[in-house]
Amino acid sequence: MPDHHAASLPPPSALDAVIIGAGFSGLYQLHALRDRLGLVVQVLEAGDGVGGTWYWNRYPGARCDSESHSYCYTFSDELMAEWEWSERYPEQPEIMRYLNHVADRFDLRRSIRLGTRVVSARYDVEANLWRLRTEAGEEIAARYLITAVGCLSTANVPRIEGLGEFGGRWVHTGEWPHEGVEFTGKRVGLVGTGSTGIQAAPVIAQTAGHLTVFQRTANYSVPAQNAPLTPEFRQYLRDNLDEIKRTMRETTNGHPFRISERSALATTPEERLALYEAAWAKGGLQFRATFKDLLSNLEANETAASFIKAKIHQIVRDPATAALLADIDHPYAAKRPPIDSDYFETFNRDNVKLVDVRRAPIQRITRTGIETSEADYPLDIIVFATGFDAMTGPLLRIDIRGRDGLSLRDAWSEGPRSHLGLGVPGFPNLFTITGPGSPSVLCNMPVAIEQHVDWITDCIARLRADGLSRIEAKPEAAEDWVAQVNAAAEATLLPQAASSWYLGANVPGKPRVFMPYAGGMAHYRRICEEVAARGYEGFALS
Ligand code: NA7
Repeated sequence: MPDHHAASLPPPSALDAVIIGAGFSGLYQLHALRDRLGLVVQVLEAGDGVGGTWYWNRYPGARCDSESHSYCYTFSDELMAEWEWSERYPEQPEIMRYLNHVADRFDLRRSIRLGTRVVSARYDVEANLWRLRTEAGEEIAARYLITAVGCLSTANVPRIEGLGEFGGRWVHTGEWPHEGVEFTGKRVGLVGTGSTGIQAAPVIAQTAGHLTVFQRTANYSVPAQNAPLTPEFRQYLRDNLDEIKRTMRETTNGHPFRISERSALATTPEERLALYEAAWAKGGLQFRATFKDLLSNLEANETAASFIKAKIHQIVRDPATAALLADIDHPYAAKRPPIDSDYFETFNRDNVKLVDVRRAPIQRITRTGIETSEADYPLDIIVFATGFDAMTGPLLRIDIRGRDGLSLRDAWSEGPRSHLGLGVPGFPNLFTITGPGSPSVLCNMPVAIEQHVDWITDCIARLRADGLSRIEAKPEAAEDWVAQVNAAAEATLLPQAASSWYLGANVPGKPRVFMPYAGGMAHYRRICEEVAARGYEGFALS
């Protein structure tokens, strides 16, 4: 890989656009602006490689929960035709190979500066430029600032007393050491049972001497049923590419499957059980699509919840451990529903123990391990699978200042306010790819990303064609959009999970606001198209 650190940054005002981040969104945004519109574009990326979230999340078992044939770009039929995934769900190294292939295939690397963390971005009203500063003190300026910083890229390391004194080693899954972590024979503590902890536990347990899983909130999980892709499935993909793409565009969550039109409550218990059994055997996020009302009706949801709880009791041999794992306090899929490979089965191993840190919370970390209000757990390694300061975290760790020095942190002190999750009042020419207020994490991410990139690209093309150079979300449009985001969430069961990161509830002090747009990707896409068709309604252009 050529060294991109050494190249100096372009001079101020030479750039049309600067993009922060070289993950899925930054790579495609670069291609769209540079190669379709012919703009001068620079990507700045903190990591030493492309890949974004997947560059950092290298923990054991790291795998995408979207199916591989849908967890990819669709903008190029050639790219789709030439790339072959090996398994139903892509593992982290394979996603990295894919994104590196994309970077090479579209000759993107020459416009990407790696190892370059942006610390601040200030809008200069006179020059109508964004002025950015990097950690190394370099400066760069551009007309348009596009954040492609990801939704789950700021690690949430819990502030637990004594962490600094721990004599062993601790790691966060979202900042995993590139050289890996050796678990063989070690006493490992895993804190967190979200999607990440649920993926990591079975893999760590295979080599660790002993694994203790510290569970604060029990979680539903459905088997991923991962497997190598068969020649027949590959043929199906080749034969049905257009139909698969259409489904991904037309469905609520951007996945290549449709949500059933049946209600769980209009089905007999026998039929329902048979459908849940079939969905369990098929596996994956599709379980959520078994009935149309699982996310809108608590009684319907309860049928799925009790099915999964019964499965936990069937799988886990020790009744006390099973009861703890099935003691789930929220509706199914109100928090992001994990899918797994042998998570519950892992608790049948002799070297794995589950500890309830809701009843007996972690008090402190000592030199030798974790101390709860009930017991000491001696450990060599602590793995924090404690998630992220999601959605707003990656934006707010950059000191972004708009008109009159207004900081984004202040503008969003009571929660994110944007028009469509794309533009923020007071921050002209700033576009936030998959920003809070857009479907983002409620959607298969590449689908949400491509829709945003295409919208932003069309918008900039239109501005240029019309001889305009400034676009800014209007405050009243953002107010209205925030109300729509809240209403969309309230129409679902999603806000009912008290500890959900969708609500910011996992980070102490963070405003409790439901951040993603829950009205569905297909509906959102239409709204964005209408806004553009009406001359970017809700945005001031000049
Ligand atoms: P999540 O889903 O935010 O899960 C984090 C887990 O860590 C969750 O079980 C938390 O319990 C737990 N946690 C967080 N802080 C603590 C402390 N201080 N003590 C004990 N337990 C704690 O993050 P993931 O990385 O698993 O997944 C993020 C997304 O990535 C996922 O949803 C997919 O979209 C991909 P809590 O529930 O807060 O009680």
